[in-house]
Amino acid sequence: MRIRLSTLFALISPLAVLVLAAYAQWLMAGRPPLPAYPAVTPQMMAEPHGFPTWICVTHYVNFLFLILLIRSGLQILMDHPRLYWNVHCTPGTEWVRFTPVEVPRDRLYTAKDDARYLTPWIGLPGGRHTLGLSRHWHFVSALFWVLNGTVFIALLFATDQWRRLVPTSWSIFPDAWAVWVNYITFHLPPEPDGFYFYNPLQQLAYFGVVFVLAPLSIITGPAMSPALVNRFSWYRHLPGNRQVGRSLHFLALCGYVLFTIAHVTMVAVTGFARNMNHITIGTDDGRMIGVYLFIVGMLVILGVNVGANWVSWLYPRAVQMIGGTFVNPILHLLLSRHAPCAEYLPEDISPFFWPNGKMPTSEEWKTLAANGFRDYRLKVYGLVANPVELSLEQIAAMSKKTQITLHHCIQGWSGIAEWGGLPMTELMKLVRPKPNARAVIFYSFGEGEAGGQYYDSQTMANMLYPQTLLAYEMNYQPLGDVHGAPLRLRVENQLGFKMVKWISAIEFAEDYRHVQAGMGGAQEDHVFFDSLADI
Ligand SMILES: Nc1nc2c(c(=O)[nH]1)N[C@H]1C(S)=C(S)[C@@H](COP(=O)(O)O)O[C@H]1N2
Ligand SMILES: [Mo]
Repeated sequence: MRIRLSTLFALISPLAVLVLAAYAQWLMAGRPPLPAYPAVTPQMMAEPHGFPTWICVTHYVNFLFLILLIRSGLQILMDHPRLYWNVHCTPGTEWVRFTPVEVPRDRLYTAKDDARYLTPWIGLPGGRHTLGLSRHWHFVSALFWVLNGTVFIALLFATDQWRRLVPTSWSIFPDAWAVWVNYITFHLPPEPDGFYFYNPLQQLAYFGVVFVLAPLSIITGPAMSPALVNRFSWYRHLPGNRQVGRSLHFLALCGYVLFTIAHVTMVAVTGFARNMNHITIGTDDGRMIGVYLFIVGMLVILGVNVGANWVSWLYPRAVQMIGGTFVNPILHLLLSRHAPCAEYLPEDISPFFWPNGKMPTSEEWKTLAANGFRDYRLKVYGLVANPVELSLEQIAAMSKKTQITLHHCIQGWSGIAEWGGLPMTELMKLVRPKPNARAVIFYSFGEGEAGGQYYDSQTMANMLYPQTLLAYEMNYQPLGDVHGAPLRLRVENQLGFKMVKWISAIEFAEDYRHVQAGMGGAQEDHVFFDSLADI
């Protein structure tokens, strides 16, 4: 791992300032007096403070999904183990990288070559190139985590439990500071009984996790979605956009980890058994039952995680199918229906654009390439009234559209380029798809990651967007061999893997199930990617 010193400094210095200031105050002025906690009265005990069952349950469910989110999230991160503040992802501009590899500039080195995997002890599933499976775990967990959080917040405000978390006076800051100075100089102050209320620092920390950190994760997740980002033109004015979102999403993860360590430590040192009874069975006493339940709860989470890895190894197709069943309806509802329209300016074009995929090795493509693709014919067939075979010249003679757009790779990197080519709508005017044609399948001269022909399919809806192109031009030059010559697809509301390069043929069909494993694309078939590539 290598982190840019300036960023490390920027991340650590706020904390360092807080620690130093606390010590300065302690050494020069002594420890500040602690806020007075109201005494617990019998009347208070009678009120429904404490920890109702719904808090105990949502707290546990939250932790369960948080662990799954962190483990799958780290594995997703490792598929492009670099984080940037700029949208171009030029090697060398990352603020942190989790790989020893410097990107070589003297030979073809693809984003896929750069992917790493984590040990299955940390990554879910880890162990090999498992981005597709990590994403299923991440999205399904995110769904349930948000659902659980929503129930929690709703009940928080439906009852008076919100008073526990939401500070209602500015004095929370000086009071929390006083507690902090005591803690950090290792003077454990007397604690209020957390069954009734928290100390100010504790309240502030919990408030921050629930109302700042969690929303930050929730809004920075979709910041990585091509369907959303390329729908809104204003998005390009945000500094760094996709990569800032990705970096903050990761920093939020670090926030959960740090919070959890501090939280569990404090729970342990301020009366473990009593605290455990609070949060497991909702009683305020010193019996051991809470501790036992804690152990059982942790074993269950361990079991779920071992099971998740195991299922992912043995039944990856089932994980893919079940993941899709949960997540696809939500993607359809929230993301799939937006027409991409965002365009960038010539000065936004990325100086470097990560290449991806395996270059074609077939003699057929090599011969065509050697001859400048003069003998190339794009075959368009299937459920069309007018099947055609088109030369590049003929394609270029039809109408041409150019656009400057942001590319989103499923691995995490992004890049802006100019693309020029034939709008799919124009091609469809020529070939006239039949009414029962619902899938459009693009076949490549290249191979997939796991061997076999690379292909992917698209919905008719995606084909009708004005930005959907058969591109033969990139950055005002004829499309280069690495980037997909002679033709590659641009579908700007989708992730990169749906944009087939080195296209040999296009088939219109009722569906995609007759091709290879029938999941809709080489990546969907063999590395279990989601067929809805909206995020
Ligand atoms: N034939 C083929 N097309 C492909 C791929 C591939 O492996 N083979 N990779 C896809 C992926 S994952 C991405 S991100 C883009 C990358 O396009 P680029 O190399 O121009 O950056 O191509 C897509 N098209
Ligand atoms: Mo990709």
